[in-house]
This record gives sequence, structure tokens and C-alpha cells, in this order.
Amino acid sequence: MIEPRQITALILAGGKSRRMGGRDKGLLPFGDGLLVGQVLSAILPQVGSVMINANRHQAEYAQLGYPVVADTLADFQGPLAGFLAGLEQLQTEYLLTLPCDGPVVVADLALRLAKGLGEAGADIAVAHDGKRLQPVYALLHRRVLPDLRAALAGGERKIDRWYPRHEWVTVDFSDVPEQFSNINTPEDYAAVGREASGK
Ligand SMILES: Nc1nc2c(ncn2[C@@H]2O[C@H](COP(=O)(O)OP(=O)(O)OP(=O)(O)O)[C@@H](O)[C@H]2O)c(=O)[nH]1
Ligand SMILES: [Mg+2]
Repeated sequence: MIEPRQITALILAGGKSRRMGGRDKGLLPFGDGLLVGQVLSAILPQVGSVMINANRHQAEYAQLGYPVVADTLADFQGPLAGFLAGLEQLQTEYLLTLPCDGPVVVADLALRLAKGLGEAGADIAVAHDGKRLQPVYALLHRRVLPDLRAALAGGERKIDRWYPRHEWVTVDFSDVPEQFSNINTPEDYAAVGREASGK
């Protein structure tokens, strides 16, 4: 059984936030803090350690008190570049990835991914919402690092084309579809604000 202390969570906040007009999504005010802070407090009790992957405003992210890692590939090459940066800094056996723009994180996200990975004896477990793969919610064994480096060097940028290069398994989260709602646009952001204030 994979234990929480063997898992490091990597909160992906390294994107360009184009649909949000470039405003760094992780740093959007949310509740009493920031959107990234919401994700951080939900994942902290589930894992042994946490890192934040950011390519802008690293000093602001560092104020949350956890290591901040930047992509080692230049120019925003997508979430796989974030995975690479996380795996390169990883001090534990497993890396759990999740995005900074999904404020709902179920209390057993890590446990369920770990169970799926363990039962299948796979190296990668990826969440599935019942309709589609949710590729940035994944648990990876550290041994996938060399192949990820090679895939990126070979021009691969698509996560769901990279997974099948490994023993991988999907984990069903169709009972909690809200887990995957994420804030991409100013309209999404306004809608959660309305929800939070009950208006
Ligand atoms: N490290 C890293 N993460 C990325 C990159 N691009 C996207 N991501 C992350 O992947 C996750 C899903 O991406 P999106 O929701 O599309 O976020 P985004 O790319 O910032 O936003 P758009 O530009 O509007 O698509 C988010 O957690 C992003 O932070 C990148 O170039 N590098
Ligand atoms: Mg998103």
C-alpha cells in the first residue's frame, strides 16, 4: 500500500492563464486567501510534502511556505513541462499532480489514485470523471522521469499521448464530478464568487 508520506503533491500553476486575460490564476483572491491556497489546504492533509510549479510571480507563491519549482523548459510548453520540473525535484517515490485552478479537491483524491495505482501495479494513475480523462489529476512513480525527459526532447507535448508509453491505469471519479470543475475564464471566476457569497 502506498502511504501518504511517499507522495509529494505538485500544484500546477505554471500556465499562461490566457482565458483569464493573463491574470495568474493561482493568485486570484478566493475565500479568505488565494485560489492556490484553497488547493494547497485541501491536498496538504493527504500527502507527505507539497511543491508549487509556477513560471511567474514565484515570490508570491513562495510566501505560502512551500518549495516553488519553475519549468526547466522555456516558454510555457504545457503541463508536461510542469511534470518534468516536479519529477526533477522529487524527494519521494510518487508525484501527485493537480491544477491550481480547481478549488474542489475531494478528501480522498490521493488515496483513491494510490489505491488504483497499487492495485494495477502501474506507474501512472490518472483520474477519469466518467465522461473523459482528467489528465492533470495524476499519480506518477518517479521512475517515469527519464522517459518523460526523452518524450519532451522528442517534441511530445500532449499528456494523453505520453501516458500510454507507460503501464497506466485510469481511476473512476464519476461519483464526484465537481472535483474537476476549474476556473478558466472571468465568467467561471465570477460564478464561484456568486456561489461562495450565496447570491
Ligand atoms: N508548468 C506548466 N504548467 C502549465 C502550462 N500550461 C498549462 N499549465 C497548467 O496546466 C493546468 C491546466 O491548464 P489550463 O487550465 O488550460 O491553464 P492555462 O494554460 O494557464 O490557461 P489558458 O492559457 O487559459 O489555457 C493548469 O494547472 C496550468 O497551470 C505550462 O506551460 N507549464
Ligand atoms: Mg484549467
